[in-house]
Amino acid sequence: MSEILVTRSSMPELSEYVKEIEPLFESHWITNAGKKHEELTEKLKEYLGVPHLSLTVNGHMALELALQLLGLKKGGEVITTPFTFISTTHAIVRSGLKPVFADIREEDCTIDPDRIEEKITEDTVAIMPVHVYGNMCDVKRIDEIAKKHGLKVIYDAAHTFGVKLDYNGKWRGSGSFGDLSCFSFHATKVFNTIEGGAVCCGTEAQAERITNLRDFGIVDEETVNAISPNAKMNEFSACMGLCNLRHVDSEIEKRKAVNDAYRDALKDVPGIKLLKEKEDQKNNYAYFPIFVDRDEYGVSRDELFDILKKNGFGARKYFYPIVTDTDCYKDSFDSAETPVAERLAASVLTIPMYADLGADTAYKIAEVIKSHGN
Ligand code: T4K
Repeated sequence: MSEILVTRSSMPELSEYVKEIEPLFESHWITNAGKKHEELTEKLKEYLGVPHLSLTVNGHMALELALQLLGLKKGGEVITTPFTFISTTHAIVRSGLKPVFADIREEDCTIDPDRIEEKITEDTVAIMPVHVYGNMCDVKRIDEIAKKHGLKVIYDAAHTFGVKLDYNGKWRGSGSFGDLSCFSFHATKVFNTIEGGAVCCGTEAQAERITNLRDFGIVDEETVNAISPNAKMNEFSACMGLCNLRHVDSEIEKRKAVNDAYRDALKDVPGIKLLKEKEDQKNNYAYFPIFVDRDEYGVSRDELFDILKKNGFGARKYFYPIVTDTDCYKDSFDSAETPVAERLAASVLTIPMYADLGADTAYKIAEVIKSHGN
């Protein structure tokens, strides 16, 4: 049996994709906001429940363009967390801004609102919280803090495609919070366009500006009004998105079956902690993290990682090391300032999770975990 990896890209039937890309071979229009790109933009606005959206080449560039759009003062501080993929911090730093790290909450690995205010200084310009594993941040409190201090909020929503939050009795899409929200449509995400992303905006003017920024700041053949990169999504990616979007609801349902199997099998394993499922959310089951307490379980996280690998199951340690422990940031920041993030990163394993994994395989993986503990 070949190794089962932490995830596997969702893909349509080949024939469905071929049908979708056929017109491109007639028109020869394969990038720069072509027909497929425009169709995907409209369909995603509807699916995600956001008023405006601009597609990008990947999730990272969505974050950088969002920061550029807000025109934040160079050198300004952006409060974020170190429990994320390196992209979040790189986007801040590459934009000439300074990341300031606040700790996370034990219950869902997202930024702890109680830790945000103590990090605010006269140089703070924005907050960049990250929805983690499909769990949404405490958007209400973050919004209150931002309003009180006049700060912008850009959500890194890379993990929350399709997630909806019960907000004052109404379901609201995860991309509709903050000043801007950014998705990743990378191959490893719940919804993919191979590589891709989007910035969700509250106003049409913002979306138009992102559209302008993602194309070198070109307005027309003779006008360039901003110094910005090429971050456009091509037509083949848009076609993959159109196909995958047709199936994403059933993919999420299948992920739920995997999630439910894991939860059933792992609920009472001493020393293996699961995050609670959020009841005020429609979840997307993007990842399945487990947290290993070596003393109680009897085996360390790293040993369990190796045991799973020997049994043909590839887990990952998302997000270990935390950003402030990576070579490029460790001399500038002190991880001891975010002890919860440091502790959780040292114990986390994200075990295989994708639609076609199936409940039976999930039970097998859980059995390996159960049988090696105390
Ligand atoms: N913010 C957050 C919170 C993020 O998590 C990410 C991306 C971003 C921002 C930036 O968005 P993008 O610019 O990437 O759109 C992966 C992804 O490359 C990355 O997109 C993702 N987060 C991160 C959490 O995971 P790696 O280095 O772990 O990927 P890799 O190549 O080891 O793949 C993981 C597994 O996925 C493989 O074991 C098998 C499966 N896979 C992978 C690829 C590339 C497939 O099934 N098909 C594939 O094509 O970073």
